[in-house]
Amino acid sequence: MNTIEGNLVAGNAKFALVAGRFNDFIVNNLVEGAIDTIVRHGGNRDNIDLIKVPGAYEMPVAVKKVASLEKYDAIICLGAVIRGGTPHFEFVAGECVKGIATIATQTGLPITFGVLTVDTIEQAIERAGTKAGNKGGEAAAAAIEMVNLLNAIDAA
Ligand code: INI
Repeated sequence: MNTIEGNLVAGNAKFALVAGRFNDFIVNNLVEGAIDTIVRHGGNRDNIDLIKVPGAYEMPVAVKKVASLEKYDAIICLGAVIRGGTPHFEFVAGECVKGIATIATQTGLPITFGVLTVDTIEQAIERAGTKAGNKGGEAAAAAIEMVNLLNAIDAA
């Protein structure tokens, strides 16, 4: 039996971070977590581009454009959608995840989801570098693994 899997070596892979400005006091920590993870896994800062969008709702259009350039090995989506007692939350979070998932499956490009969808600011803080880790770093690690997995499948 052969197991085909991706390692966590970033190497010369090129990454696009697509990050929302909305709730930027949270999202900036996710961006830092993603960059730190790529660099600590052997990646190069010069191979990382940061693309900023207004909010999570706009993310799919930017991700689609970035994917169409065919110059990145993976796209890492970073944002924070915080409920705050309004139905807006469902629409913003729903359209964001649906759009990104559609682009990922249509293009076959590794696109990872580091967009927090939480009820409270406290939950967001917990996931942006405090007691529940850093979801930006986790999304970056998943992107590195997926880049290497696709290469490993090709080579198998
Ligand atoms: N955008 C976010 O990224 N997070 C949120 O929590 C949020 N809330 O709560 O409204 C949010 N809204 C803005 C939205 O993404 C669009 O930028 C806006 O509607 C303009 O199209």
